Amino acid sequence: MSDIDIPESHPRYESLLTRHRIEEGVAAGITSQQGLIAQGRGEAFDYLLGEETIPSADAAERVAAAYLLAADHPVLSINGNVAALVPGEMGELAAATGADIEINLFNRTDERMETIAAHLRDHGITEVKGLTADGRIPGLDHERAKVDADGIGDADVVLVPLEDGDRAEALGEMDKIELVIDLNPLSRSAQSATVPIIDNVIRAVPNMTAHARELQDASDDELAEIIEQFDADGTLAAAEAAIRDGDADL
Ligand code: PTJ
Repeated sequence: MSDIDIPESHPRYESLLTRHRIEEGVAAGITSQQGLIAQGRGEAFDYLLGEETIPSADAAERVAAAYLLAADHPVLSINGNVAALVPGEMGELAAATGADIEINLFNRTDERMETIAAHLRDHGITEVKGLTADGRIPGLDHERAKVDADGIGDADVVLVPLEDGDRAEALGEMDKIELVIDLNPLSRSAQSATVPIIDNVIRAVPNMTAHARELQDASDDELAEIIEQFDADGTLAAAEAAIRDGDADL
């Protein structure tokens, strides 16, 4: 995907680049039109957070990396926004943690599934799950519920970035450990997550990879200790306070 010519000195460089990637994603049939609205909502929260990874988010990203490394079968779920914004970065996170990658769409069509799978392959992801759709998430209507039985269906830990609340809750009810990346600490997805990561996916995913690499040689006991010390409610409260205090340096 080509990037537009935005001078890096522009004060909103990252934000404009992100917008453009989403726009191109829509044009390519990767991102849904609703994805544009989701992006706008995310941008507003990111603006209030100072467009940076706050310390509580960095800590959550480390814990999420520990969960992925400790998992029996970790899966990274990819939707149309994630595919447009961080395709290569998701591949790197999968490689660093031994996770599978599965496309799981809210607005699912065969054409979008194939377009996104081809886009991920272009970014070096050789094995893409989600196309078989021989498993179901209970409690959701037909299209949104489709998963691969040997992918999300079988996973013990799932990373779900930018998820809609219903599906995040339904995945949680399947007793899966859910790692959620969402800029809105009040969203149902973030609130129902085992590990809520209140950060922009474009910063969160590479940072999780960096943490995973740093923890590569950690023992099971060390990973368990990192996981055990995590406080999800405290993480949500810290992000909400950062947003409400409005001391973002913009
Ligand atoms: O590609 P599909 O068909 O699976 O559809 C995906 C979307 C994103 C359209 C769908 O899941 C949806 O409608 O999501 P929502 O309900 O709009 O929720 C998206 C959440 O992600 C919101 O809470 C946003 O604040 C948040 N968000 C948006 N952009 C980012 C983000 N969080 C992190 N990083 C972002 N870049």
